[in-house]
Amino acid sequence: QEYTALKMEVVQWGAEAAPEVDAKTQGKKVFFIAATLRPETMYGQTNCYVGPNIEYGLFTINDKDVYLCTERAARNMAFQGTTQERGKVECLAKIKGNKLIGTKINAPFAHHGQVYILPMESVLPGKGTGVVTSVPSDSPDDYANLMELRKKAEYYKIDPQWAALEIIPVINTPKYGDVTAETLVKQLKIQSPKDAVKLAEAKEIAYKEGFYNGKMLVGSFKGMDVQEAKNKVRDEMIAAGLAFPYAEPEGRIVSRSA
Ligand code: ZZB
Repeated sequence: QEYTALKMEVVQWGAEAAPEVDAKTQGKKVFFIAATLRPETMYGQTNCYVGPNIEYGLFTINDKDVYLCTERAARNMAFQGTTQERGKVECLAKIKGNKLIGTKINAPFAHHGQVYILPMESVLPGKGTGVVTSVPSDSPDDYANLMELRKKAEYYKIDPQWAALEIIPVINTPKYGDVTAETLVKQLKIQSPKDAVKLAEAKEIAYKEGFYNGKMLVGSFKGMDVQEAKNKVRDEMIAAGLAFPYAEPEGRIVSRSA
């Protein structure tokens, strides 16, 4: 599985993360690394999810940069030319996902230039980087979780403002309009992020519709078919130093339900 790894630079640590990581990363740039299969949707990021119970690490990449992801992902990256020294992984600090919530980060290419880290229970520790950037216009999981967080901000111990950024239309599909994920969640009557079976169905439909019939509504490739724009957006991000390729080794892939 070939992902695009998006570099989301920390702008301000949340109150619980700051005392644990600020001193250890002085003078360095720290990036949350989100693994995505949909680089063409990055214009519509509204937040970024971590698993509240997942353990993350801050890994030295070179003299200047530190990447935040799961240790497993950092090890993979070390063998994919991401780190200065092949195969070497140096961990500066470990931190649990729930302590990262409320951290403000840059969202490359997004209409909302800066977004917040929020919790999502369904983030899988053994897939991608364990960091999932959220595009509620086109990802049913992201949409359902964002609505849940907005409804129960107090229960999830988040500042409602962190989940308040407006949903941005990115891709039009003939069947589902300008916000495919929102339309699907409503049509399939998905009530919560726990409706796993229906969410898997919605995701499959959203992938297919977006890829085969979607047209870009925004960005450098506005008006272009998604099929064609997808790799162009990806190349643009990589050329700008805002992303890099990240591959998942065979045998460790948690496949999506077909
Ligand atoms: C942004 C995005 C926008 C995504 C979209 C999807 C969609 P898959 O499809 O199961 O192979 N993801 C990445 N890592 C994890 C993880 N550890 N746990 C849970 N979800 C994760 O997985 C690839 C997609 O699942 C990734 O692409 C990421 O969300 C999420 F509009 O990034 B995506 C219809 C889907 N649309």
